[in-house]
Amino acid sequence: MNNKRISIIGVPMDLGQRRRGVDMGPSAIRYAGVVERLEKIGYEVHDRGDIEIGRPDKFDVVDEGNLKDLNEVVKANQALSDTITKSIGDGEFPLILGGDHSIAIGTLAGVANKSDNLGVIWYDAHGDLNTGDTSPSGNIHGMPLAVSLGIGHPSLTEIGSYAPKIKPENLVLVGARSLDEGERELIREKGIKVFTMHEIDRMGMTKVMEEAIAHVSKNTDSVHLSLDLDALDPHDAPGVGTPVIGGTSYRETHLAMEMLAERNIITSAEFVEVNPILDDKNQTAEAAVGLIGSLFGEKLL
Ligand code: 6HN
Ligand code: MN
Ligand code: MN
Ligand code: MN
Repeated sequence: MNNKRISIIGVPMDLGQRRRGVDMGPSAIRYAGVVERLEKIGYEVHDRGDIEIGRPDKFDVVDEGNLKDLNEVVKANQALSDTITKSIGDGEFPLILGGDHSIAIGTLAGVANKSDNLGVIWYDAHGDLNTGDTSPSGNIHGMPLAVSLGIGHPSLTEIGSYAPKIKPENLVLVGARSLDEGERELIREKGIKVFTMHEIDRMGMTKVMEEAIAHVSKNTDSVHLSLDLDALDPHDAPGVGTPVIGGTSYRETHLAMEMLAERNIITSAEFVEVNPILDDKNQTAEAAVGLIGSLFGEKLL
């Protein structure tokens, strides 16, 4: 990575889905040694602490338009967006630790604000392309990518006061194996590039990442990596709220991170959905830290 200064931003968000414990994700990743690991590779790390997450009270339950806990999700993402914009303004590489994936709304709002044409790699078992109309759950963590494309409830799409944050042609999905009907339609309609598990099986991770990197770096000036730990097989990452069998191995994901490091294209990153309550001895947080090490160019020899 050219930028030797990293700022860590924790987002203890659990309101984008219904399983408690994912709010402890940032702590679990810090506990697994993320700061020490990055310092050892030679980075200067500025831990900006955690974004404050509001608590919905029972007299204030707004499920407007099939969007659970909309108000608190909007507020936290606005604060996250502002913090990221500031961090990039200070010359730092923002590394965001989740928290459920609804935080990508604020991440992309903050990052895209500082870019003219942002590329995004969405490494996830899911598409996260739902809206309140298509979502089977009403959980906002299944919607951040649609929101960033400018599709969804205005209070979400207008975070940062502009929309859309990204263009469909600058986006690539890797690892998908669980898509809802509305998400499939959106992928077809927008012509979004997707490497499902089928392509990973068929082509191998090396070829998939070569093509994914070529796709997102074509016309872009910066590239964000959004890595949902549930992209990994539950055997390698058990501590996630929405596990799906048949995922990428830790090794394959590790290789993907090394290829991103070699090509030096990533300018911001987030690691989300680590839930220590569902985990096995912090295995998933440790996997996240291993992957972060590879992304930032850690070498054995
Ligand atoms: N994630 N497609 C399902 C939904 O409820 O919309 C699951 C979403 C999972 C989201 O893992 O970030
Ligand atoms: Mn409230
Ligand atoms: Mn996700
Ligand atoms: Mn997912």
